[in-house]
Amino acid sequence: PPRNSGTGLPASGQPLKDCPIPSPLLVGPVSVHLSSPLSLEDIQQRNPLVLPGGRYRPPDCEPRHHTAIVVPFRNRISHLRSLLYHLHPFLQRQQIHYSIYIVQQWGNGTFNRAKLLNVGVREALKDEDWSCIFLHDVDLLPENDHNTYTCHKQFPTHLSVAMDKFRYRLPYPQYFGGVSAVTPDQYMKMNGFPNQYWGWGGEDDDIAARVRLSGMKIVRPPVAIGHYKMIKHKGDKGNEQNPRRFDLLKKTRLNWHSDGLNSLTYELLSKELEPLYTNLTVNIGEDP
Ligand code: UDH
Repeated sequence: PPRNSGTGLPASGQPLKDCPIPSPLLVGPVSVHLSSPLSLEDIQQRNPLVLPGGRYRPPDCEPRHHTAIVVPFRNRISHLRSLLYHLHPFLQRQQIHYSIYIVQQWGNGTFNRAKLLNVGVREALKDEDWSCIFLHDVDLLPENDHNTYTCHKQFPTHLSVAMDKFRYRLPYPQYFGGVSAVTPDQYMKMNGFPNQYWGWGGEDDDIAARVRLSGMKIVRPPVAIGHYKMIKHKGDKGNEQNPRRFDLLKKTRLNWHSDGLNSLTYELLSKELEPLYTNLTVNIGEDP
């Protein structure tokens, strides 16, 4: 029975069957064209079942997975359009219940990716009991829909194992940047992510170290599945390389208990349910 669009419940009152494994809608490798991303209105028209806030539930089966996609963001609107254009249909083919959160750093201060991710996780969990949270750079487009946006029960997952930028292989064994995923439990266990990495670099390695220090390990899809295209770009103003990253990384072992989810402070300036995503604008303070 199809869902009643108003209540989200099946129109007939009969419970929906669980979504099949694997989803019959998967197509495998997809070609990702970057030339001209459509306008947000066009993307909206192509995704008529996406609800305000960028939310979606498969209409004709009960989803097995509930995934929040959290994207750290500032000043990358054309990348955002490409991401939304590719990700909405990709996730719908996976028959996942999902929502996309764009966490936008307010002001011109130095960018802080990991702190924005902390904010995104905390805010997303206020909306729903998500079973999985994806930490997703705005410029990475998955090229194979067998790369499912779901979580491993025990361990954090690193998804972007084969990016075109790194000639479709891991740049180094502990690499955890780009696209990764945690369950809320895994996130709590590692005390979230560091808040102290202002500027480019290091925070992803700190997160990888936290996984290890909290007694977990990183799991990954096969290289043939974890293919991503990265939208080419120059370094951003306000996100210059962080010269302190190596010193900070030496102290992860000492700091991870006290810096993270349990020390996170920020001011949520606005939350808008845009047609294709939830926009969170946040004041995360400045590099002290
Ligand atoms: N991000 C923004 N705005 C910024 C900076 C970063 O939205 O101003 C977000 C975005 O989601 C991005 C992520 O943070 O995908 C990671 O930042 P990044 O793309 O700069 O990092 P990456 O390592 O970039 O992917 C490497 C290329 C930088 C070029 C450096 C040339 N010297």
